[in-house]
Parts: sequence; C-alpha cells; structure tokens
Amino acid sequence: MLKRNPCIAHLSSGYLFPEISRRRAAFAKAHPEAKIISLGIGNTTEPLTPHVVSGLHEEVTRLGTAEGYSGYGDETGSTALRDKISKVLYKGMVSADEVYISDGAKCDIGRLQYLFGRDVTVAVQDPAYPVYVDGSVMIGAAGPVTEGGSGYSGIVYMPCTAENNFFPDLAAIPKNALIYFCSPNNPTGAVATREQLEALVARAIEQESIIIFDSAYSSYIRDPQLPRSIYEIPGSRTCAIEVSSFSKPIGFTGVRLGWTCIPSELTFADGTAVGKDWSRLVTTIFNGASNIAQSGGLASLDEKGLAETRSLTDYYLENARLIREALCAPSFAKAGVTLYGGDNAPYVWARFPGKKSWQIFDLLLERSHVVCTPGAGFGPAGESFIRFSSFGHRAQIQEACERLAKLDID
Ligand code: PGU
Repeated sequence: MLKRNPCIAHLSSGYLFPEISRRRAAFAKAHPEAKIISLGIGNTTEPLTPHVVSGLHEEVTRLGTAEGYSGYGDETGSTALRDKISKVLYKGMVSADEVYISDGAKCDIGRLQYLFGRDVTVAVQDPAYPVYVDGSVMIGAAGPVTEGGSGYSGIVYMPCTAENNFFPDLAAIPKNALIYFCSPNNPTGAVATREQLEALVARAIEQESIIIFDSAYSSYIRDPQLPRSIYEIPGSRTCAIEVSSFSKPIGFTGVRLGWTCIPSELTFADGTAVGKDWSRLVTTIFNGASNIAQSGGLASLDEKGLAETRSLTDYYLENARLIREALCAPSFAKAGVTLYGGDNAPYVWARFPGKKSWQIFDLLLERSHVVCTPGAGFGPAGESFIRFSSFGHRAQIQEACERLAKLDID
C-alpha cells in the first residue's frame, strides 16, 4: 500500500468545527428533548438580501440565453468584479489586476501556502483561525505537536492576551517569516489600530517577511478610526497579501466567493513577483469562482448592495451586544468572567478564570444546551476562553441569552 502523507498524519485528529459538531450530535442523541442552540461556528443564518439576490438572478437568466451563456471564465475572476473591489473597497489602493477572485478566503489561505513551500517559518497570532496553522502543517512547514506542549513544532506562536490588548509582541517575528494576521480578529474580536498595523508593517519589512492579512470581518468595523485593510498602512504594498471574503458581509458562506490581493511590488528574494506565481498557481489548480456568485458579489458593491451589507452586519452586531449583555449576569461576574470583542466584530471572547475551555464547553452544553467554541481550539493562548458567535436568528439568540443569564456556572 502507499505510505500515508506524514504531513497530514501530523495534524491533530479532527478540524475544530467538525469536532464540535460531533460532541453536539452525541449530546443530542443522549438528550433528544434538548433544544440545542448554536453560538459555535461562525456560520451566517439570515437570508440573502434582495438586491444581491437580483444580482444572482441576472446571471442565471443570462446563462440561459445563447448570447449570455459563458463557460469557464477568467481563473482570476471577472474584470467587472475585480474593478469594483479595487474602486469601492480599496479606493484604488490596489488596482483591479492585483485582485484575484476566489471561491472563499479559507480556500485561498490553503492555496497560498503552496507559494512558500515547506521551508518557510510561519508566525501566527495565538489564538488564531485554525486554518493558518493546520494549512502550514499540511504543506510540511510545521511539524507534529511538541512533546508535552500544546502547539505544533515549527510555528512561532505570538500570544494575544488581555494583558497585551490582544496585540502580539512583534519582536517574536523571525527573519523571512510568513506572518498570519487577522483583524477584526477571529476569535478574540480585537481590531488592530492604525499604530499597531504600522508597527506590524515596519517589523515585517525589517525582518524581510510577508504578512497574510485576513480581513474577512472588515465589514463589521464601526469605529471609523480603525483600518479596514492593511493597504491603508504606508509600506504595506511591499510586504502584505490581503485575503478577504463575501461570506460574512453578505451571507455568501454557502454561495462561496472571496478574493486575494497581491500588490505588484511584492516580490520573493530572487525578485520574482509574488503575483506572477500566484497567477500561475491559480490558473493551474483553480478554475475560477462561480460566475453566478460573482454577479451577486458585484451587486453587493453598488449603492443598494452596500446598504444591505450595512443592515445585515448591524443585525449580527446587535446579536453580539445581546450576548455580551447576557454574559454580564451575576453568576458570570461572580466567577470573574471577563468579556472582549463583539463591538467591531461578530465574536464575543470570554475568559473564565481557573477553568479549561472544553470544560466550559461541556458545562454550557449540558446545563443550557448552548453550543459555543472552546478557545483552546484556536491555540494554546485560547485556553480558559470561550468564543461566542453572533451569527444566529434573533429569536434563537434571545433564547440562548435567557438561558445563559440564568446559568449557574460554579
Ligand atoms: N477567515 C476567517 C478569519 C474566518 O473566521 C473564516 C470563517 C474564514 C476566513 C472563511 O471564509 P470563507 O470565505 O467563507 O472561506 N470562520 C468561521 C467558519 C469556520 C471555518 O472553518 O471556516 C469560524 O467559525 O471561525
């Protein structure tokens, strides 16, 4: 028989979210009467909005006509959508030909790892969206979990804790590193300030490193002082790739659409443009995002679409506010629970001192039939934290909040 790929074998047994689903299913089986509510995975729940739906319909109708039918498209995306992203979201800070349309940020994060191969050192915020680390292990850039430790070998974990306002010590970034940075952050809900991102860019340049900046939640930023893109920071075009998504702004989690920006100034050590290799890579192993999805995405970026994005993200932010309020109940205060995030991000990050994340996960599931995400699943520094997702129908969120507010967590 063929040998198992050791890189895959090095991964911990299951990806975080299927593991949560497995535990939820086991509980539901044992307690069929329980009405479980999920504040776990960050999966959108509200219907697509009318103008975006009309954008999708338009393309479906076109595809049913002889004149309008199209097959494989440009692997890097429709010119109209690339142009619109460049103008509307980046105000020209990146040009249309530096925008590459994809089937989602997660898929691009996985594919980007091919560009750097197995010899690169990966630095991540700790806690972090698991795909950054798991993707690095899959390509062989990181090794198995260290003996007695909780992290993978070869990964530079940069703790983001309440003590450092969830912004890492940049001195930890080694030379020639691939730095994953997510703002607004999943899972902590923290948003980096302009000064913090300036320091990050300066450090990346100093260390001849490249940042992969994940801005999947930028549409949740309400504070106008906070940067929505790494390209608002001078110098970033020489050291940063940005990955983003239509999933969270307009509910395209199932439709699937995202993009990656690679500025022309970004080069490898030998002078080759990173964008040139990315083009080569995606034209080889990706056949382009769905033309229907791209038409919906295009509609979301005109005036009506932007207004719909605003009200949809407002809805989830109000859910986050309700969750925060519920977690201020006396029993949480008595247990010393502290809350972060939820104001410019759809996640509330709660610290339960003296408790393990999975222990709180079980307690919330057993006593209030609420599913959350254990912070430890995002990295060693996530231990003792719980992430609450604000993606849910309002009535369900209210019901979950009532249960949580009544919960005795001792
Ligand atoms: N980037 C970040 C930071 C995310 O949190 C997520 C989704 C994505 C990218 C995925 O974007 P797509 O464009 O939809 O591919 N995070 C969710 C869903 C879990 C998952 O495995 O993607 C979460 O609950 O963390």
